[in-house]
Amino acid sequence: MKIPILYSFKRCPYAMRARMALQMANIKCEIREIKLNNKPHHMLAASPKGTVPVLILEDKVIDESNDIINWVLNITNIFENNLNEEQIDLTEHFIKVFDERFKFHLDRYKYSNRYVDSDAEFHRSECYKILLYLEDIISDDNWIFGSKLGKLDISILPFIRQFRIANTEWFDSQLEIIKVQKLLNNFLDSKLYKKIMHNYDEWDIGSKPAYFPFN
Ligand SMILES: N[C@@H](CCC(=O)N[C@@H](CS)C(=O)NCC(=O)O)C(=O)O
Repeated sequence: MKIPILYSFKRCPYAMRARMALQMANIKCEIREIKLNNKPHHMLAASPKGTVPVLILEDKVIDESNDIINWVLNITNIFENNLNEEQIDLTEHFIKVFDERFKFHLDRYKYSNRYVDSDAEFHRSECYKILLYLEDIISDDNWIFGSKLGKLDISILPFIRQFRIANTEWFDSQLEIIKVQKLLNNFLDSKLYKKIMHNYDEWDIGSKPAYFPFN
C-alpha cells in the first residue's frame, strides 16, 4: 500500500481528532503541515473545499475528519471500551452537537472581533450550557465512558481545549464543570496528546517527506 498523505494543521481541532485516530491505529502517513493562509495547490486539487484534515489514499480522498476516524475504525478497532447502545447514541449525538452548535458559538466567543455585533459572553454561555449537559454523562473515571479513551473523547476534547484557551482563568474557576475540567486535564497530560502535537515544519513542494506518527 502506498503511504497515505495527510494534510494537517497542528492546532486545528478537526485535524487533531483525525491524527489521534491515525496515531492510535499506528497508520503511517506522510504528513504535510500547512498554513491555512497558504494552502498547497496539490491539497486543493485533491480537495477543493480547502479544509484540513485531508487524507489522500491510493484509491480515494477523505476530507472530513469524522470520515477519517470512521475509515480507521473500519480497518481496526482502536477503542477498547465496549459501549452500550445508549453510549453509542450519546457518542454520535454529542459529536454532532460539538461540530454544529458548540463550534458555532466557540468561534463567536474566541474570535468575537471577527464577527460583527458578536456578544462574546452570550456565545460563551451557549458553549457552557453544552458543557453542563456533557458534565452529566461523564464517568468518575479518566474518560467520558470509563477508563478507556473512546471516540467521543477524541472527537470533542480538541474543541474543549480551544474553549478553555479563550479564557483559562474563567474556565478553570467554573465549579459546575469539575468533571469536564478533569477530563480535559487528563487529555492534555496524555501521551497521545503529546504525540499528536509534535511540531512539523510547514510543507512545501520539494520538502523532505515527514512522517506521522512521529517516533
Ligand atoms: N468539517 C470539516 C471541518 C474542517 C475545518 O473546518 N478545518 C479548518 C481548520 S480548523 C479549516 O481547514 N478551515 C479552512 C480555512 O480556515 O481556510 C472536518 O471535520 O474535517
